[in-house]
Amino acid sequence: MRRIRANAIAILTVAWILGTLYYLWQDNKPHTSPSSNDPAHCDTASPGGGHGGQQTGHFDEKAYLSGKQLKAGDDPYREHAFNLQESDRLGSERAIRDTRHYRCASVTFDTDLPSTSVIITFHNEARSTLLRTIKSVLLRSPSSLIQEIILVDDFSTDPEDCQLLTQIPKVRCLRNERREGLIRSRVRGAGIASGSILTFLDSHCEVNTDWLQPMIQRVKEDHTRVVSPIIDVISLDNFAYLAASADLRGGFDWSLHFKWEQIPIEQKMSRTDPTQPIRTPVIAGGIFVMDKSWFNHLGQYDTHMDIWGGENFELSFRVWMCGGSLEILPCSRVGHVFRKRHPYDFPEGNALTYIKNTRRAAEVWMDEYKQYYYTARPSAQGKSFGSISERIALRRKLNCNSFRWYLENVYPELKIPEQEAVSSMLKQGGLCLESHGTDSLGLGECKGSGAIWPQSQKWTLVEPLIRQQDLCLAITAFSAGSKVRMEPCNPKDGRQKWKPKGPALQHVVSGLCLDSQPPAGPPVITQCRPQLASQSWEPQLLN
Ligand code: LR7
Ligand code: MN
Repeated sequence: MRRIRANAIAILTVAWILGTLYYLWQDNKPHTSPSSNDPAHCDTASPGGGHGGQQTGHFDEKAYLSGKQLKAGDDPYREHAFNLQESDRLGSERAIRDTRHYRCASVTFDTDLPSTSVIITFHNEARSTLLRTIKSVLLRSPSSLIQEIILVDDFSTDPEDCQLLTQIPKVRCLRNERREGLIRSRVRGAGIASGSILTFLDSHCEVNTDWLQPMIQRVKEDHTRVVSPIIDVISLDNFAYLAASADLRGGFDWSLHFKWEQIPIEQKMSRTDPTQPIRTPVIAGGIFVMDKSWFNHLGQYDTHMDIWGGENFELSFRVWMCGGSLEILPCSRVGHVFRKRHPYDFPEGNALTYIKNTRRAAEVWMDEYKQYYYTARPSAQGKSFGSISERIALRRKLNCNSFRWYLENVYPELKIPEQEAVSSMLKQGGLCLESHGTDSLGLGECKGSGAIWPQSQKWTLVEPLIRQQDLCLAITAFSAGSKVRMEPCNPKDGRQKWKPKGPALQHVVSGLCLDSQPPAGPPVITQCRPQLASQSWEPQLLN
């Protein structure tokens, strides 16, 4: 009997696993019903795949590439940190796999989408990757959406890398007189853009089927959105085009190091439609679409940042904190050659440049949280980062939210590092705040001396909690005059959140301050008034 039941369970389990696998396979399968011959439903993006395809003129690709050819015996990785031989061999118009979820193919867009200026800055990019970036844009975008392609040659060794490409329709070329870095180069490109929407791309990308419409649609609906595609991977060895995960968003750690991370589980569970946008705390930085007036209104970029790095944090914080939003659109896919090292030099050195740029972002946007940046990146302290007064003025003018707001509303998953617990007395005049478990909070004569203090008067401040063993200071209601008492600690409970405000202790949510009317009145919360003796809680550190 038992054997039969065990067998039945085993059979049911196998059937369930097979059923799940079949379901998943169905869900990822490209849409190829026999009646559908629509190329948009095919799983390969032909050179002119999707609803795109436009004249690329009669550009002599062979002549352009032969101007710079790898010599026999040369290391194909040396100059660009990817396999140049493989890139050159591929040609500029190869077909790549359409990596979108199949449901993306049936999403529709407005017929009157505005056109965009595509801005590509580069410094000594390989000719074959640069050309493939441009060609893929022209071939896989509806012609009416491409206003122009603006190349900003950031003082590459050979001016012809850029100049020759202007033979291709719509392509314009700007050349810097000296090396500026990608940040100032992009601002320069945006400055001559004639489209109302800006699209930024790295110089070694390959856009995929119908990549542009979803992004322009979102920005057209709401000009404060700044949107990115899912960034697929082009192998630096063999240039294979590989699909990236569709469950990732941009994140960072306190050293301001960018990383891809899983979408939080609650958001993942509530995503019933795989074509929906993904909110992201930061963008990778190289590939995004933004309304031009919004870009200008928000202060473009911090043009005192040099060469490479950090500008994506500065832009991301600014967009979120000053009234916009950032999202990744899963129905838009763009491939990018990810490399393991920078193939170009940094005039001031790589590390110093990254520190200068991220320090500027931290100093202008991170408020009191910049301390965690400095703790995570101690070498940043004392390094010069120039004047930030213009950016501070910009932040004030735009009336932006605080970094605390950003953390609470946009990136609550970023853990605030454990602070060192500090034990102290909370002394008011000659009296000390004391408690004997719940329901007995009050002021009493200070009973300790030196390092020896009774537990009842010893408080540990670990923001936002003020604790004594497992109990924490909590308000009983959010209005002025409400009593304060001890409760089991719960850092998520808004009633237990405090922060120091000068000598006072402010309850974070109500904004009111801990008060005790002399002599030894019950602890309550009242309107904060600096200098009020009854609100002054001199901490006396014990360790
Ligand atoms: O001095 C320079 N001048 C330039 O014009 C240095 C670079 N550049 C150009 C360069 O040729 C390239 O087209 O700027 C572009 C970006 O430089 P990469 O490709 O060396 O940067 P990356 O791909 O390693 O870096 C990512 O982070 C950067 C931070 O400053 C930029 O925001 C890049 O645009 C960004 N790339 C992407 O987001 C693509 C996805 C990669 C990821 C994650
Ligand atoms: Mn890149």
